[in-house]
Parts: sequence; C-alpha cells; structure tokens
Amino acid sequence: MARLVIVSNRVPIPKARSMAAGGLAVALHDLLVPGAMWFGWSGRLTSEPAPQPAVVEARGVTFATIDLTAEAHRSFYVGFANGALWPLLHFRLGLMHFRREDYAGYLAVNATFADSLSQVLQSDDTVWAHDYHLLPFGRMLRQHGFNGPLGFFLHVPFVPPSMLEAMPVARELVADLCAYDLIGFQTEEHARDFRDCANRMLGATIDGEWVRLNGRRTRVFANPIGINAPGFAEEAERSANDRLVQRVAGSLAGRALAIGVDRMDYSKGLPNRFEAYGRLLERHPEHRRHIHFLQICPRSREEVDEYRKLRAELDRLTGRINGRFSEFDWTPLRYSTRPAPRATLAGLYRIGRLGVVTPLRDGMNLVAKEFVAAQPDEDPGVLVLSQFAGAAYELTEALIVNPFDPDAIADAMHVGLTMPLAERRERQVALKAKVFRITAEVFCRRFIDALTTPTLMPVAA
Ligand code: ADQ
Repeated sequence: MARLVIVSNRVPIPKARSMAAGGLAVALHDLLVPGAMWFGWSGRLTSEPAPQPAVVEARGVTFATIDLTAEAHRSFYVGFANGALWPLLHFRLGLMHFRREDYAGYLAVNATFADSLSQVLQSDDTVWAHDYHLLPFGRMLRQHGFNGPLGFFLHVPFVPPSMLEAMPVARELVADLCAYDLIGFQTEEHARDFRDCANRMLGATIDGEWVRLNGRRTRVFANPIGINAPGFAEEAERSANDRLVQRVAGSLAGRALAIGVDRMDYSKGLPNRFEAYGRLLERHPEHRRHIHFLQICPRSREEVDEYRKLRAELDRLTGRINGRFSEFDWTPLRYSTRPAPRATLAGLYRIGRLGVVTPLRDGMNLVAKEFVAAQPDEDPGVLVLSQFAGAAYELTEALIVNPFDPDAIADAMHVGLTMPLAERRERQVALKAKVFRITAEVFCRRFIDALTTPTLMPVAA
C-alpha cells in the first residue's frame, strides 16, 4: 500500500501519548498508521530556516517539519491566512484585511512547503493537504513533478461566488485548488458553492461532483468530519473520577450546568451567547440560582487585532452579567480562558445539562459532537446548536437556533432546561446514532478511498 503523507500548517509532534489535542490532530489520529508521514511547520521561528525538513519518528510515524522566519509567519499566518481568508470564509467581509504583501508571503510559504516536502516525497506517495493555509500548495507540488494522488480537505466553511469575489485574488485561489484531484468540504452546500465559484469565476465545466478546468478534472465532494465517538464516550464515563470534574460537580450543589467550549474566536458567537444567557435570566427569573453557565474558551491568535478586541468584550460582558445577577452565594457565569485536558472536558460535558454551541459560522464544530458522545443515556443533557454550524446538517434533533438572535438562544436554553426526560432521551438516541455513524475514522477512510480508488480517480478530460 502507498505511503500516506498528511500536510497541514502545524504538525503536533507527539511527546508521549498526548497527541489528541486540537480538532485536526484528533481527527487525523486514526490515519497515523505506522509508515505514514505528517509534514508541516514545526511551530518554531528562526532567522535562517534549514531548507531540508527535520525528521523524527514516533510510534512508526514520520514527522517532517520545517521552521519559518518571523516575517514569513507574519505575512502567511497572521496576515493572509487569519487576517484575510479566515474572516472571508466565515462570511465576515468587514473583518477581511487584504494586503498584497501578505498574499505574496502566503504564496512564498506555500512554495517553501512544496519545495521542502518534495525533497522527502516518494513518487508513489498519496498526499492529503489540510485547510485554508494550503490552498496553492497542491499546484506548487505538481510543479515539482509530483503526479500521485493529491487531495485537499477544507475544515472551515466555503462561501458563494458573490462573496468570494470580494477577495482580490479569488480567481487564482479557485484555480489553485483545481490542481488537487479531490477536494473535500464539510457540507454539500460548501461543495456546491465551490463548484459555482469555479464555474462562474473561471468558466470551469461542472458535471455532477466533477469540476473540469484546463484539461483536468477534480472531484469536489462533501465529507463531514467526525470524532472518535466510542473513545470519547468511554473517556467521559471514566472522567467521573477526574478530580476537577468532581470539584465542579460538587460546586454545582444540585444546580444545572450549561457548558460552552470554544477557541476564543469571533466566529464562535460568544458575545451573542453571553447576551442570550443574560436574557434567559432576565426573562425567566425561575432559572436564577438554579443554573451555572461554564464557558471555557482558550485564547487563540492573539497576534490578530480582532482576537484581542474579542477578549476585552467578553471580559466586559462577563462582568456585566455577573454584576447584574450575582448573589452572595451564586455566580451565574464562570468563564475560563485556560485549555483543559481532554479527559476533563469529556467529564464536564457529561455533567452538562445544556451544551450551548452557537457559532455564527463553523465548518463543522466538533464540540457539538463531543457533547453528544459524552452524555449518559439514562439522563442526557440537551444540545443547543447554531443553524450555521456544519454539525446542524446532521444533528437535526438538537435545538437548532439562529445565533444572531440572542432571544432565540435564550428560548432554546429555557426549552432545554425544562425538557421532560422522555424527550431528552428520544433526542439523544437519534443524535448519538449519528455521531457514532460518522466518526473520525469513517471520515478519513472515505476521503482516502475516494482519493485512491481507481474508478474514482480523476482521468484526463
Ligand atoms: P475549530 O475552530 O478549532 O476547528 P472545533 O471543531 O470546535 O473548532 O474543534 C475544537 C477542538 O478543540 C475540539 O475538539 C475541542 O474539544 C477542543 N477544545 C476546545 N476548547 C478546548 C479547551 N479549553 N481545552 C482543550 N481542548 C479544547 C476547525 C473548524 C471547525 C471544524 C474543525 C475540524 O473551525 O469548524 O469542526 O476544524 O474540522
């Protein structure tokens, strides 16, 4: 069997058995069979990066990484990827800061990735690149003469042509993506939007899932990502003994726990969620003193201005809600910016009566699936889920809300808190079946099968 090479911006080199950290690392864990390679940035900044990747082996997997200069990282990661592409792909044109020099830096780092990987690539490898940091990478790898199967998965949403057109280099980016053999999106809607962009902006021919451009074909399909549901459910059950989970459970003193877990990001809809919680307490005073809201949101991307502003806003909103509703022996909102070990998170979800997942846009949102997997069958909590998370396409038995409407979120929280046990169980059975059906493993296998099965492989047009 051909070697699988995974390419992503960051490579989490495992130190011990703790590789299951972020969303991507967790999802790709199943793919890292002995013999596979994971290539990308080491996370280190140096003034003179070595042209050759540094290679380490762990548990039979090869981790090949390169360093970047501070300037390359600034323009590539802070400037173009997170200052322009991230807001654009999350429908936030007003936050998109496009600068030509950032785009030049983005192209240069992608070229470095392609150059560096081609030094350790074998001609019969299968290459799978991930996410918006690497849109032009496939075209550049092809220029190095690589002709093997080359796939790409976009973890974030994609936008319709009318919005993508605001990006000055949109045509180049769409054409670059067409150098891949297979492109996966989280939902059919995003896959369709991409095909529309290729058709309208480049004149590509669309034939079902296939996009034909300049004599080659690319398959563009929906392949929703999942979690290791059985593993997460077991972890949640075991975590009843976790010291921190026990301390939190004890501190509730019989009150209901509502929980939110998100990277601190403006796409996650945190200010609206906080406002919604304030409305719930205002309009339904019967919940006062009977609920604690725990929001865990580790800080991220603080090099980008908008993320620093968001933090200040959340600090202010937390103060306002707690200032207004707190009593001497009850604090309604607990807000922590610390990352938590996965076992602890799993245990906290399990004791959650409400899981509140209200992003303004999200490719999938794994927290929604983790919350479902962690619930006890006999007395499950209720998931409140944004209609604009990819997860809402599958998890239709959640309480689906428009995250732009704080009153609607407050209403759903009230419905969730007062839902009879029989209905909670019924919804949980349906949700759990879905989360256990499309797991991380199913997601990975489906992508690799589509990329490597000869009948599905692209042929010359
Ligand atoms: P993210 O935007 O990072 O992922 P998400 O899908 O929710 O969002 O994944 C976050 C992961 O980090 C989850 O596994 C969660 O448990 C974990 N996490 C969050 N807070 C944590 C904390 N305090 N401590 C420890 N772990 C924490 C991007 C896209 C998503 C898409 C994923 C995967 O934006 O839409 O679902 O990739 O494709």
